[in-house]
Amino acid sequence: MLTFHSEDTKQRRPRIELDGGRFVTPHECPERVDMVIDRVRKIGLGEIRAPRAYGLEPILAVHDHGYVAFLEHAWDEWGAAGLEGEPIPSIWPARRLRGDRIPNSIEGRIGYYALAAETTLCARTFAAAQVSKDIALSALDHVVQTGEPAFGLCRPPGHHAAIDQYGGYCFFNNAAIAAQRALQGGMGKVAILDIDFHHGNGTQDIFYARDDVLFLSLHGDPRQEFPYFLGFADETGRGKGEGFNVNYPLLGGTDYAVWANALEDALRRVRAYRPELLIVSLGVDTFELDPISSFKLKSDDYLDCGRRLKALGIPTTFLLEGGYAVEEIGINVVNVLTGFEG
Ligand code: SP5
Ligand code: ZN
Repeated sequence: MLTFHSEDTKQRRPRIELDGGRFVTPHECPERVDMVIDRVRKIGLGEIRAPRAYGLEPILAVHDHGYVAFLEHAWDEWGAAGLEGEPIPSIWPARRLRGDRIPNSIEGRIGYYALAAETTLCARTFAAAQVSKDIALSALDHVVQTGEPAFGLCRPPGHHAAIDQYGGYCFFNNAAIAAQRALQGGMGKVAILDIDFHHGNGTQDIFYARDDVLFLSLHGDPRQEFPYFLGFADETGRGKGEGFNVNYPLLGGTDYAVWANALEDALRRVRAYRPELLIVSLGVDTFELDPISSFKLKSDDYLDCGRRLKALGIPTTFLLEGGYAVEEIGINVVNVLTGFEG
């Protein structure tokens, strides 16, 4: 299987993450990419290619224009305002405040466009997020052109990024941007299967009222886990999109037997939908040793997961999302891909 990779994703190097009332070294770190690409090389998964540049247009096909412009300039504006350190939102348009006014102040706009506080902005975030999207689109194009699978080693991840919000370590929704391009290229139906530990709130948001993208997500129950305010089983789509959004909230402690049951139900629904393309939002923060998650998957389980995905027989693009057990992230991600290769 081809891997699309660029060292430029490592340009985003945040120094702090707010976690449990403390500043910690960010879980979503550049070393994640090194561990995955080392493993791809070590086991000889296949050729490693650089992405091509697609510019902003495919981003603007799913994200709000003002949001993209905000991200492009936020770091410089923060510095120009004489502020030091990495921007963290300090206020949001929460319930009982107005959400229909965009402040002029950079501090206010950070609150307007952020959905969580753990994700700081820092120098080169916009550049890295663009490269991440280029990796996703390069992998997508390869799959569309050849029918062969491909893996996009995306970083930063994308599935928490909504139409006009960043957070959960995500800025541009790589899976959504790829799905939209596939549809604009002439495909009729695309399925996105999100197996990251966290609910793919951003992807759900983008396609919630549409029937040309089936979105399915297996994740920690939002009563207990980030992003807390979306990802419940009763979110099934709106209008034309009714029935095309499927959530599988699972309790903390979920092991592979339980998780694979939910996966099989999701795969049945994918089959019934008959998509021309499958995009897998591939997070391995379901791993038993993940530092911020609570499922109990083991490294060998990812091989079996890959085999089950392969059994669908649908052209498949894998895009990296989360996974923070850095020592094992390469093994776990590449196990899904080798399981798929058979
Ligand atoms: C792409 C992705 O996986 N994003 C995840 C973002 C999760 N951010 C908030 C995590 C809060 C975890 N708190 C756990 C406390 C243990 N130190
Ligand atoms: Zn995650």
